[in-house]
Amino acid sequence: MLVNPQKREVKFKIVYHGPALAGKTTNVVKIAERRGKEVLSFETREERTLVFDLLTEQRKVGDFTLTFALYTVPGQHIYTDIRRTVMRGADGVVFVADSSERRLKENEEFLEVLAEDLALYGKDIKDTPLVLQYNKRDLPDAVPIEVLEERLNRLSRPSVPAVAVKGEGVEETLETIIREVVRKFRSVLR
Ligand SMILES: Nc1nc2c(ncn2[C@@H]2O[C@H](COP(=O)(O)OP(=O)(O)OP(=O)(O)O)[C@@H](O)[C@H]2O)c(=O)[nH]1
Ligand SMILES: [Mg+2]
Repeated sequence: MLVNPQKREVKFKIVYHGPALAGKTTNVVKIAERRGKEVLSFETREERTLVFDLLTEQRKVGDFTLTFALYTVPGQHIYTDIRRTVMRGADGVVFVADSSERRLKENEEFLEVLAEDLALYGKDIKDTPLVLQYNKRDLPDAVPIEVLEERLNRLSRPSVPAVAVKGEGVEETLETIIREVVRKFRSVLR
């Protein structure tokens, strides 16, 4: 979080985390498309995220301007160092899970990775604004939401089902994490 009292501006960082190919970049691309914006991306040749994707979103609260920089981490394990660098200073996290039955275990393991990435910067996942997105609801082997809630949402955080590739659930996910981040910010001010 960066506060500029003169400009009445607060900047937050929201990171889309989660296993490889879960749809993190797709989320940010859909958000950008709806706003007629471009995502700043660094990709590998196979269009996998190498460094991060970046897009900013603004909200007015009273006479304050809140800016949210949206980042995605690369989900592939070979990019652990980059993923950790992107996680530095994260004010909120969207955990994008892949609903496919075959990816269930990977989702679970990656939640551990997220907790470790936060711990690296002295943050406890329990105190971090977090929203889970159950993406790829269109897949024939999509696990029922109740199972995902039980297996992945032990912390009882807000969760949003999505078909990111069709833009479904993408805006709701963004609004939810913004709400959670702003709520935490307000509680710190008090
Ligand atoms: N069926 C289906 N495919 C999706 C959905 N969302 C994303 N995809 C596809 O999943 C693949 C991976 O999406 P990305 O957004 O690149 O995934 P990522 O999480 O950024 O992956 P990394 O950058 O490698 O960590 C792409 O082929 C997407 O089109 C969805 O809701 N349903
Ligand atoms: Mg990506």
